[in-house]
Amino acid sequence: MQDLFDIHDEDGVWQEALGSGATWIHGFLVAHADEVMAEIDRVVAQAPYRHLSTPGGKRMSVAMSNCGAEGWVSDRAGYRYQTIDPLTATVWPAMPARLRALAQQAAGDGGYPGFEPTVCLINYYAPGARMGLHQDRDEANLTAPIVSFSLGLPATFIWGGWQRVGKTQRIMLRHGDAVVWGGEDRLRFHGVAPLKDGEHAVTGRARINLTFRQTK
Ligand code: MD6
Ligand code: FE
Repeated sequence: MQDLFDIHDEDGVWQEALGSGATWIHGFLVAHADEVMAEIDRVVAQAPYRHLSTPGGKRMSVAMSNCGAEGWVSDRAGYRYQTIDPLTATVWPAMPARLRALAQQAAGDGGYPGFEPTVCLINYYAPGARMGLHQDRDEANLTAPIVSFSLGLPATFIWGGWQRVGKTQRIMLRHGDAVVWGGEDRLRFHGVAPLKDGEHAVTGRARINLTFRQTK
């Protein structure tokens, strides 16, 4: 999928356009993976991973946590952001400054300077976990991009269009990849195919995905 618009650095980090508003930054996090994992471990020690229920009552296969001023939650009452973690009944752990800085750097590299993430949603995929096709539209501010970081086992990411039905593209997100998407791509449908089993030096038998969002 490389084309004339790919931008290559000297350090094995390179960019690929996924759409007019979306940039895939291959290898962005590779050099920072251990410190990012350590920050995630500190967050989930305070706000453990949990399997949320969909509004329809189904248990999600992906386990989730959050850090930042708000967190994304789902239950019988619907999908929303809230300042209190329903599991611990306290505020979410603060967003680590280093994670925030890396997300801002990725956003800037992807063409969105001035990104001010308020939430980092942490998705934990064990083998077999998947995420159905969805749009991210629970954020009050849909003009800001979302920055996604992937760690650990590779996953097939399904990149669709603006309707639930229709043509989709499958891309393999690997350890250390970042995707920055905003603009006209912000409301694309997307999902993750069931995670293939494997073992990764940084995450073990898992994939971890962080998505930084500006909810306000
Ligand atoms: C995942 N990501 O990669 C799920 N949403 O595990 C998302 O659902 C997502 O990567 C909005 C923007 C970027 C994403
Ligand atoms: Fe999403």
